[in-house]
Amino acid sequence: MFIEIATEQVVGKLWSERARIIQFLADTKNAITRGELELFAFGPGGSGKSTLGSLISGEYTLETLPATYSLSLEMEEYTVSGRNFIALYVPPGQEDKRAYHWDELYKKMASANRYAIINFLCWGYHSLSKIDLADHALYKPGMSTNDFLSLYLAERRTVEVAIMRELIPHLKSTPGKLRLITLVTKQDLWWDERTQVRQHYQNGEYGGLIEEIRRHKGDAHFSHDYASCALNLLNFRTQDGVVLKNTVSGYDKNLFVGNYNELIGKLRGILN
Ligand SMILES: Nc1nc2c(ncn2[C@@H]2O[C@H](COP(=O)(O)OP(=O)(O)OP(=O)(O)O)[C@@H](O)[C@H]2O)c(=O)[nH]1
Ligand SMILES: [Mg+2]
Repeated sequence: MFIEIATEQVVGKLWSERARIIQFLADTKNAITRGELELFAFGPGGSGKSTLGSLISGEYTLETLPATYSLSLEMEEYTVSGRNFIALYVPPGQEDKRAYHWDELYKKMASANRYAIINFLCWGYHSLSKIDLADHALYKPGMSTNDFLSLYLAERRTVEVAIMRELIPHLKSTPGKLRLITLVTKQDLWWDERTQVRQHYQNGEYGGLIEEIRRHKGDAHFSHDYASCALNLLNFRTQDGVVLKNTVSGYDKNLFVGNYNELIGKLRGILN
């Protein structure tokens, strides 16, 4: 799911292999331009869908990402025109926006020729940067931030599985070969719990749902891989600035770059 050790040396090697990454992205761009491939993103609000879109499309790099969260209201399409190189459909994930936009995606998926799907998860750290702590439904006066965070994360992890359940019938009925990547973002916020995170997604209810798709579609028509990375390095805070979790000390730049490259490698594996 992720690489646990990334030394300067490993990162240097990745850097020297960047020509292969560039070639892969160029091939992907060509496939999309010719209408031979489409890439779809699913997942809860604030899990990193738009961030990955803007990284893949070249709008930002890992160095220039803004810290602010701009909630997606409309479906974003990172087109292949101009400097952008990938068509990535990114619907907003917030509950009230989901039904309408996701229906659009289901329709696109049903008619897609060759496509891949990235399902976003993040160990419950769905962005809270548009709500004050005291306004959150789970917050009770006098509650400690730790108690709130525990409740919040548990509830959000349930939502992550619920979203996958919602997706299942659509994923089962997709045409042809389903290429799926489960991407667990926000490593910087949960790196100290990584053993538990891996266990949770691979061996828990979520992993069971992946197996359900596999049984339904058959190995010949289904490929799936787990990937994980950080797409930004940001403390987890509410709109009114209450820090609920700091980025984990020990999660360094090498792990950040190394795991991001892993993700690109896995995309390459699933798309080739
Ligand atoms: N700490 C940390 N923050 C991240 C990471 N990935 C994304 N974020 C931040 O999380 C917030 C939400 O990210 P978005 O990419 O806007 O999330 P989204 O899934 O598009 O959200 P919706 O459009 O509401 O569905 C932004 O502030 C990002 O910078 C990560 O790996 N670590
Ligand atoms: Mg978004």
